[in-house]
Amino acid sequence: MDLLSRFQIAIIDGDADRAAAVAEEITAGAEADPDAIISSLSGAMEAVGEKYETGEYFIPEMLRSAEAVEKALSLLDPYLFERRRDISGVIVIGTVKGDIHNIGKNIIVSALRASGYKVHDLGVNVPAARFAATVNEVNADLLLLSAFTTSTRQALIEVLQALEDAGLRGRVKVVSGGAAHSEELAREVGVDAFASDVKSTLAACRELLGS
Ligand code: B12
Repeated sequence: MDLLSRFQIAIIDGDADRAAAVAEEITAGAEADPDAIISSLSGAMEAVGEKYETGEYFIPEMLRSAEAVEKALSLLDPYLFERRRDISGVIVIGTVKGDIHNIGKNIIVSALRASGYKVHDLGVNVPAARFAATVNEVNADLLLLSAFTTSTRQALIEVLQALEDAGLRGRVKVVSGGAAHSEELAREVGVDAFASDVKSTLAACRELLGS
């Protein structure tokens, strides 16, 4: 079985030690393609989500798979994204209130930092007021909102309202993304752009910053 298939199975099984061992093998090999690694990791979490939907997995199993991803990602991180220093911009990012999913967000944070952006990661379950306060404090160019469950619609609206109330909406562009989040939802709540993966996120940031 090839390395990436073994990687996926270790994640689906929620075996962090095995996922880390395969990650080490991947970094040792010359053929590690970053896009293939990320899509195999996403595919594995997709399968975990399906097992949850069909009642085969419950929260503890999802959490074990998430831990396996986190351990593997900490080893893979230096190999995943091209290091660039020619892009500049200040970005605030976080997962909105009521939502604690962070794997996808953390991948985006790594990709942005590797690209040269200064990133302030506020973590998960972030209240609207904290996003607005940090945007103001660090004079952010972009605010990236991670939203995974569909029930985060209201939380997204609250962040945009908090920016508006603080007089910041005109000076910061907002991008949203995350599993179970859609272009339609993004348009409905009024963010400036929606992105569904690393590539489209980096493209949206470059476009909005004109860089
Ligand atoms: C792992 C997981 C969990 C873990 C999270 C652990 C962690 N540390 O993150 C735990 C167990 C905690 C969890 C809890 C719950 N979960 Co959950 N979870 C998942 C699962 C299986 C994988 C998500 C993941 O990490 N994917 C891998 C990453 C790499 O992919 P990604 O997140 O899509 O990220 C990519 C893009 O979206 C994008 N991106 C991500 N973030 C951002 C941010 C920005 C700004 C941008 C631009 C782009 C971007 O780039 C990333 C890289 O390509 C998904 C299933 C799925 N198919 O996604 C369900 C899923 C998201 N969960 C779901 C649900 C329902 C829940 C719970 C409500 C379950 C419950 N009954 O309690 C709770 C919610 C808790 C809460 N308040 O948030 C549903 C959401 C359904 C919906 N439409 O609302 C899903 C879709 C599962 C399902 N099919 O039912 N979950």
